[in-house]
Amino acid sequence: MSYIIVTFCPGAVKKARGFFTKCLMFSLFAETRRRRFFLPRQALRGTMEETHSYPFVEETAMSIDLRSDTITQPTESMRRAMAAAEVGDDVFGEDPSINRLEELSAQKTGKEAALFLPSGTMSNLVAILTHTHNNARFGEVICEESSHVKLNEVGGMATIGNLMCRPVKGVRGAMPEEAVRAAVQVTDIHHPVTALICVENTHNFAGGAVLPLQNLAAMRRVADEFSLPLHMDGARVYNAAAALGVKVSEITRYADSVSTCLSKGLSAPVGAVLNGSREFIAQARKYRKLVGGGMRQAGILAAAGIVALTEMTERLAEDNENAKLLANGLAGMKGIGLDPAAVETNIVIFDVKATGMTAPAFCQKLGEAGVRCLDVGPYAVRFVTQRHFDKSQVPAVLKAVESVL
Ligand code: TLP
Repeated sequence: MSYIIVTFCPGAVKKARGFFTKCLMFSLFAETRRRRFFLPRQALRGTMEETHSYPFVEETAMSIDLRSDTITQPTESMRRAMAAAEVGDDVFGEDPSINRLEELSAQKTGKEAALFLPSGTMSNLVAILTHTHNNARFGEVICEESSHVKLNEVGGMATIGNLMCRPVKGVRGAMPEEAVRAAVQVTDIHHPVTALICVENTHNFAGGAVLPLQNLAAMRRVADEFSLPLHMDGARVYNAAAALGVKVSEITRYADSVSTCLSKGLSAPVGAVLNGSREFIAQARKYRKLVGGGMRQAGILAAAGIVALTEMTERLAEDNENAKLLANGLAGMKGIGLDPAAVETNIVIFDVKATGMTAPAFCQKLGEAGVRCLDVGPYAVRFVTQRHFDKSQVPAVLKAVESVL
């Protein structure tokens, strides 16, 4: 309105012009503020609500955050390493800190080489693109029905990779050997050709389940039988290693490539590492560039990643134990559906249907009682333990849950 008035008052008295100019400036200022502060937040809520309710809960006196291990802050040791990091241009392969991180990760996962990427999502996408680049025009990726690559990576394999996802129902995240074998397509002219098998370990939406080593061996068998590559989304594979009490390479040896996250329980601020053969990683470097993941002096981030891999993997056992303590307490509560024996790592997923609440309503109420968590299904609620959650806080969480039932 003020724009119109000002435009149409060319001959008005000086005073009035001054007044209208002020109106215009105020309205532009208000408009800018509205765009900058209000619109993005509404838009953000809109997109988030499609997957989780992410309740916007006011801070209370007690605030325990069990939404995800992605909330972990970098440690003091990471901050020091970041400040002192030697850096270079990584697109030229000249960042010494990134090179050190990649060597370290490759060595830990028992692979020849590795590649640093900004996120687990990009790491999985780059792995999928690299494995399937010869037949991406009509290729299919076998993955577990509720896997992260299928549900939570914005369909990147389809939109960017021209690939179809072929879901197979797992038992606690582990796809049965026969079902995977039956899902492989090779000859029929009607069918997309299977290009890759993808497993997730630990399996997030199966409640942090650890894939049994026998199951990984079975996946390897099927992959070899049909000459297919096998990729592991090992975002939390160090939690799996802690739960099994084995070196991580004992788990990753079954897969051709493995993506590991540094910014979850391991507490680095950013980053994932993709591990595989020298040839695979050389090709993956090209795909990382394609999707815009070629970074420059990112050794500042890799320095935190080195600390993550050298100082933070051992302590994940503590997160796994704390999740168990939560699960034991929750399992006895009226209306909560949960088998505590199934909780192996740092994720606890439980059913709240019998409480009469939906998962979003439960999360909202619990948030108001001081505990933040996520709904991961209409009646499924997820707690994730991490470094900032201490076992002394378990009773407070259980008390808060009881108070909302
Ligand atoms: N998972 C996040 C959310 O996306 C659900 C979480 O809070 O658990 N693989 C697995 C198994 C994951 O759980 C995640 C993140 C990723 C890949 C993606 O990692 P980022 O967030 O680094 O892209």
